[in-house]
Amino acid sequence: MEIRVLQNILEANDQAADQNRRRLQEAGVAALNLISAPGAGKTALLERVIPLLSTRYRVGVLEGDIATTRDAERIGALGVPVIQLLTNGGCHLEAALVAQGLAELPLDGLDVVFIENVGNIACPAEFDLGEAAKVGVLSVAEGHDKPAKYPLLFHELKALVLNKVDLLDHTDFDMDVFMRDFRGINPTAPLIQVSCRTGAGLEEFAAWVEQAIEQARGAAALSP
Ligand SMILES: Nc1nc2c(ncn2[C@@H]2O[C@H](COP(=O)(O)OP(=O)(O)O)[C@@H](O)[C@H]2O)c(=O)[nH]1
Ligand SMILES: [Mg+2]
Repeated sequence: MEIRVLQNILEANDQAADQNRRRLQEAGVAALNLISAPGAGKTALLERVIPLLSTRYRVGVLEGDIATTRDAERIGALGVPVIQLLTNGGCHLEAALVAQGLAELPLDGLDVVFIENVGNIACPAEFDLGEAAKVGVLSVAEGHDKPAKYPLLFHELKALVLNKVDLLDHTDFDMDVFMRDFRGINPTAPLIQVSCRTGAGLEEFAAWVEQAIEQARGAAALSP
């Protein structure tokens, strides 16, 4: 008899994440895991970028929160399928909960699923959800020292959205220190400067998402 032994939470999570990854690959869907501190602008970014994408692509959203369905209501107003994932106190999403959310979405009819993680830039970086990419969102109001203080996220992410650049003149955010620290941790991930208030940079972020969608389609076409 084969005895299955799960070493720890992370190993069990990795198994569920692999299943999510296979399910997403079969469906040819790009899943993008948005990670930021509370208030950096994840939901605002989705509210802005989904209308830019939804003329050509079919978008779904999983909204992770500790409590309330408020973000899911904001996204639902855009007319795209959205499922709320409540962690009931948990500070990050885990792959098993994401699997339940994916099962509720019309996955075979979608091109991209955004997963808005729980607001936190430490724990969510440790958990693979089976996503194509982790996308970090940092707002200038949080300070330029965050890459140095939370290196795991800034190392893991495949793109970093620097939001609220409309507030740059009102903060002491030091772009040189930020760039030096960020590039020391992650030399290659694109840095996309945006303002969800003015709309600056959102086309550039939409173009990056389109690339991720095309990659997921290409991978699905190649798989047996
Ligand atoms: N000035 C400014 N405020 C923003 C911007 N993006 C989001 N906000 C505000 O920041 C707050 C938090 O945004 P939200 O999208 O809920 O953040 P989340 O917790 O990461 O989902 C809201 O009051 C937004 O209106 C921006 O680019 N500039
Ligand atoms: Mg939100």
